[in-house]
Amino acid sequence: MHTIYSPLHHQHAPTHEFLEGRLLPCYELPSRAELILHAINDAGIGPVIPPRTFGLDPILAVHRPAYVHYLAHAYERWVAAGGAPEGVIPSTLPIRGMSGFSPHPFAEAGYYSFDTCAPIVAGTYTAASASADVALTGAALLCAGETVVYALCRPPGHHAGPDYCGGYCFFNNAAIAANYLARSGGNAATSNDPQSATVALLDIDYHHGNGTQAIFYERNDVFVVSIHADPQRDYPFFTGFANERGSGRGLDYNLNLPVAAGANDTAYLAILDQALTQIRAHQPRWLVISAGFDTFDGDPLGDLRLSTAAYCAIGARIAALETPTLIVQEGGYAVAALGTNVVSLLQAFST
Ligand code: SP5
Ligand code: ZN
Repeated sequence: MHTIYSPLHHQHAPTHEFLEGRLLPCYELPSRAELILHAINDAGIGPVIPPRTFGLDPILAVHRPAYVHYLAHAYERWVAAGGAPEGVIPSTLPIRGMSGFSPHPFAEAGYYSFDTCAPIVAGTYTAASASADVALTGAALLCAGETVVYALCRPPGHHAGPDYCGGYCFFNNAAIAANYLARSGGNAATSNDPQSATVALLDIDYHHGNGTQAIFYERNDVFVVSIHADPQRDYPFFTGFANERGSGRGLDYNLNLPVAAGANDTAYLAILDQALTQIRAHQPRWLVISAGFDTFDGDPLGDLRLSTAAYCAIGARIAALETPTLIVQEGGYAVAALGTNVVSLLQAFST
């Protein structure tokens, strides 16, 4: 199995985030990607290759131009306006009815973010662009005939929406790759089937993939399924409920499967099986996995109880779909186990 990796992720290394009233050292660290890389090399999973450069077009097919422009210039504008050199973290976020416009860099920071957990530093745009290229390179390899590819993306992407960052995410790598695959030609296996979709995107990160949901909410060519902590008890709180099913032609092309606190391997795999049954019914040509490992027992941001072996079981069930699959790295903050857990998932595809 090919792994795609870019050292440019190091360019994104903020020191702290603002979470639940505390200024905390970042959970989402460069060491995460390095630990995963070393585990993959040690396990002999297969070649690790650099990404190709795809330019802005496939990013602009998912993200608004004004947002992309903002990300490219946010840090320099923030610092010039007197913002902390540690990074862009908004203090004023527009909510209901606050629709006025200010060009001030502090206003922009709030307009283009939905939380205070995605600090922008000088190298964030470079790293996020490279992370999108990592996912796109994986998608292109699937188009060239590979059956499974791992995109070691960092920063992660699934919280980033059409025009906002949040939750450590800036460009939605999985959505950019899924859109690329959806537009790559191949129709669903039975395009006259009303329930078919060209791409299925399955998000197994602990947190709801709110950005991915927003990007595809009105589309019927990408079936989005997210398994995540019930938003009644955890971030991102305002999205991820089971009654969010898509709208317009996208109705029933979005499926949220909230999970109760404390779920173990058995409970989780039963929910995964529901997701995979729905995906199978859509007969997708391509499968994209937003692979987070913050479902692991002991993850500092989660309350699920998955074991390392669960990721191997998850991988085996996904592999049984026999659909070309792009695995895109998202979260996972129990760093001591992160490399092992990623290898556990990937090895299920190698047998
Ligand atoms: C990609 C990804 O996994 N992003 C996650 C962003 C989560 N940010 C908010 C986390 C809230 C954590 N609350 C529980 C803290 C327990 N000490
Ligand atoms: Zn997560």
